[in-house]
Amino acid sequence: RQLEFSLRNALDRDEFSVVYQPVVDAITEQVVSFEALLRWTSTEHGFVSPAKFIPLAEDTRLIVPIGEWVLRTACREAMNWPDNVKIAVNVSGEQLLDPYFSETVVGALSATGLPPHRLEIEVTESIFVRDGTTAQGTLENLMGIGCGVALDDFGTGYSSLGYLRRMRFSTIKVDRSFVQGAAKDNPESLAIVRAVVAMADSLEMSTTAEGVETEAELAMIRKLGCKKIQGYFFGRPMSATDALALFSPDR
Ligand code: G
Ligand code: G
Ligand code: MN
Ligand code: NA
Repeated sequence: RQLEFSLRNALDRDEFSVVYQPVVDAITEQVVSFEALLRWTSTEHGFVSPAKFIPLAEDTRLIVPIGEWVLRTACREAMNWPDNVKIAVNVSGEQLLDPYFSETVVGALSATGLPPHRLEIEVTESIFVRDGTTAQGTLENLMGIGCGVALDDFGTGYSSLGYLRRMRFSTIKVDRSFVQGAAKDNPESLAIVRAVVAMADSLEMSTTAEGVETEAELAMIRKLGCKKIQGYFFGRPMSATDALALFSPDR
């Protein structure tokens, strides 16, 4: 298909960019990390939504080289930030199951000089469905060198609590559908967010509330005890230049 042809050339043509969305501490509101989010402006198709091209990149396995480029770009950018600020990078199952994935991560860290503890890999529950043993092995390997692993979109996938027993994630990211539901006093959403936070606390995992857009959502999420907050209320995904400017003293 036409889009696939364009995607095959996108890396060579330098059509990708990475934007960064801040994640703040729920209490201090200080930026603790950024999530790297890939963007594609195609010569032929203009701006293409990630919801459209990421699945295509996964199906064609183009996500493997593209993902390596994202890792390197994001780690390089993070070197410009204060050294207590982390970078979170989304990783698809196709990348994680690639036999060279650990080496790719180690390569990105050593090429940029980023300390492993400043990198957090974000995976979704779905990666444990296909080949849970391999996925777990690779993630444990990366945790062994000091990287964090966050469980993204928690609650929306093929939730199984089994892998929470086996693996120590650094962070559980509560999907924005629950966050926004809780702020609307939806009793089911409230109960679920409460339970996820309690579970993460006792497993010594941190929690990030995704998709916090309003003051009311912020207040509710604070009350529920989520540790970190991500969402348009504190910042949209922004260019590397704008992300860096958040740390300039004259702000
Ligand atoms: O940025 P946002 O809508 O627009 O992201 C849409 C989806 O694309 C999200 O689920 C996000 O996790 C995924 N995504 C964004 N950037 C990357 C990336 O660099 N790699 C992978 N594998 N997924 C990404
Ligand atoms: O699946 P993942 O969590 O990686 O996707 C992150 C996506 O969520 C990005 O596309 C990002 O733009 C989007 N996002 C981040 N904050 C908000 C928010 O406050 N509201 C909405 N609607 N989307 C958000
Ligand atoms: Mn994510
Ligand atoms: Na998410």
